[in-house]
Amino acid sequence: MVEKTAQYFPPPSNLNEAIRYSLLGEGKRIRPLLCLGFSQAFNGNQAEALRLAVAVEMIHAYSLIHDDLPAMDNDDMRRGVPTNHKVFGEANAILSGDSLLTMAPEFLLKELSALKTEPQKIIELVIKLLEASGHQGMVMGQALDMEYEAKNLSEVDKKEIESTLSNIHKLKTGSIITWSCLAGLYTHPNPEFIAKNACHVQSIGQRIGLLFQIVDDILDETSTLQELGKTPGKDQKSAKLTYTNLHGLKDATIIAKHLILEIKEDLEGLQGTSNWKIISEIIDSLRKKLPA
Ligand code: GRG
Repeated sequence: MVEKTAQYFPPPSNLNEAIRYSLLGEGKRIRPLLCLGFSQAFNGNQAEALRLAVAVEMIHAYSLIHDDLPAMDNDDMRRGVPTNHKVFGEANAILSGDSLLTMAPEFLLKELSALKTEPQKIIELVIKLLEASGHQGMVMGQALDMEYEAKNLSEVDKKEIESTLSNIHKLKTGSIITWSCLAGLYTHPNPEFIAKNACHVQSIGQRIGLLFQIVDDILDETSTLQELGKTPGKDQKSAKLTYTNLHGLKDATIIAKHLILEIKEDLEGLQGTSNWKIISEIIDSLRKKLPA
């Protein structure tokens, strides 16, 4: 699949090199793995799952490139190497993010049509991906995050802070993670089965997204640059709206451990599934990152 993806961005060109640098770099591939894991659990179509996995990684890679830009988080390091704009310059970084964002639906429409996936299914998947990425999803989450970063939080009511934090995370991190889980379900051949299970999978996806975000907040406080691959402690220094800043490290860890139990119960409640190997490994890898 990597070769298939790479052929969409052939060398030589600075832009394509910048795209390949971030898309094919050393990420954890959590979103593609969620997609493949849910597909595996539902015994779905693996060829479709692979294409969906690639598309969501394109969206993710774009979001990281743009998030690291000076106008946003202004980061020099990502995944243990210099950020895209540090290597290729700001213009190429902006354009490579733009390319990945537009390439994801293009890739899905072309590849799923070639697989003869049912047109209604393709439309629903692409609409949901665009909703999760755009102003109803990740982009809005990022905008709210930046808006709140500029505020003096001591002047804001605690209840408002809590509900804003949960909304930001649901949109910024959760929407794409939720789509990844749902996309795995969509590889099942029966539309009625998909419709019957969509709500349940969506709520599990939201919980996994929240868990992922809380672990990310905790790691920002507990990890070194080497372990994290990016500058640690930035959230704490900027008094950013995070789970650890709001609840403290100990309570954030308790919330994360409780979420893991809830997710496991939720997974057991899903009918018609068999093999949860990939998903269990993802949850375990997140649990291992938590303080004892
Ligand atoms: C620029 C529209 C726009 C959105 C950016 C993804 C994002 C939104 C910001 C990244 C900043 C951040 C630290 C978010 C919290 C969790 C997160 C998405 C971490 C990075 O994802 P990983 O850990 O990355 O899956 P790898 O490197 O493994 O692919």
